[in-house]
Amino acid sequence: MIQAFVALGSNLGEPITQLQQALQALASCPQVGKLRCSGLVRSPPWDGSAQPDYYNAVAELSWQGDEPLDLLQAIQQIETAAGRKRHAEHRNAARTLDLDLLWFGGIRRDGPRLQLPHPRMLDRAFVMRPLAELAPTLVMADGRPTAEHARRLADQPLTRCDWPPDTHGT
Ligand code: A4P
Ligand code: MG
Repeated sequence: MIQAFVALGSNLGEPITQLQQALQALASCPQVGKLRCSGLVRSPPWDGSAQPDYYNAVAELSWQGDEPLDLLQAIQQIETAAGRKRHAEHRNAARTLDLDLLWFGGIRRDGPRLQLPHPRMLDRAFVMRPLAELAPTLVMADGRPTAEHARRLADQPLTRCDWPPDTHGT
C-alpha cells in the first residue's frame, strides 16, 4: 500500500457537507485502505479575489496500487459527481469541491495531467497546517518537514472549525 495525501477544498453550496461526502466517497474506493482526515480550517480565497471563504482539510490514505494517475482519476470522478464544473472555470474560480493529489509515496511527476508533489502546496497554510497535523515529520521535496512549513506560513489567516461529529475518519 502507498501512503498518499489528498487536499480537499470547497467554497460553494454546502462546503462542509460536500467535504464530508467526498471523504465518504474516497473511503469507499476499492483501492483505499485506511483513511483519516485532519481538522477542518476556514480561510479567505488565497488570491484575495471576491469569493466566499474556503473550507479545507487534508486526508491521509493508503492506496492499493503504484500508479498515481489511478488515484487522480478516482478523485476527479468524485469531483464530477459532486457537481464540479471544470470546463466553465478558470484556475482559482469558486468551486463546490476541489480534490488535489498532494503526495503519493514521495514520488515525483511532471506530466501534463499530473504534477507531484502538488506544485503549489508549500505556499499554502490551508494545505500545510492540516498536512502537518497528520504527518509533522514527513519530509517535503525541499528537504524540510511539513511542521516547519506550517510554522513558516503562520502569518496566513486561518480559522480552525469543528467537523460535525459523524465525519468519517476524523
Ligand atoms: N493536475 C496536475 N497535477 C495535479 C495534482 N497533483 N492534483 C492537473 C490534482 N490535479 C493535478 O486541475 C486542473 C488540472 O491539473 C487537472 O486536470 C489535473 O490533470 P483542476 O482541479 O481541474 O483545476 P483547478 O482546481 O482550477 O486547479 P488547482 O490546481 O486545483 O487550483 P489550485 O491552485 O489548487 O487553486 N483558497 C483557499 N483559501 N482555499 C483553497 O482551497 N483553492 C484554490 C484552487 C484557489 N484558492 C484557494 C483554494
Ligand atoms: Mg484541483
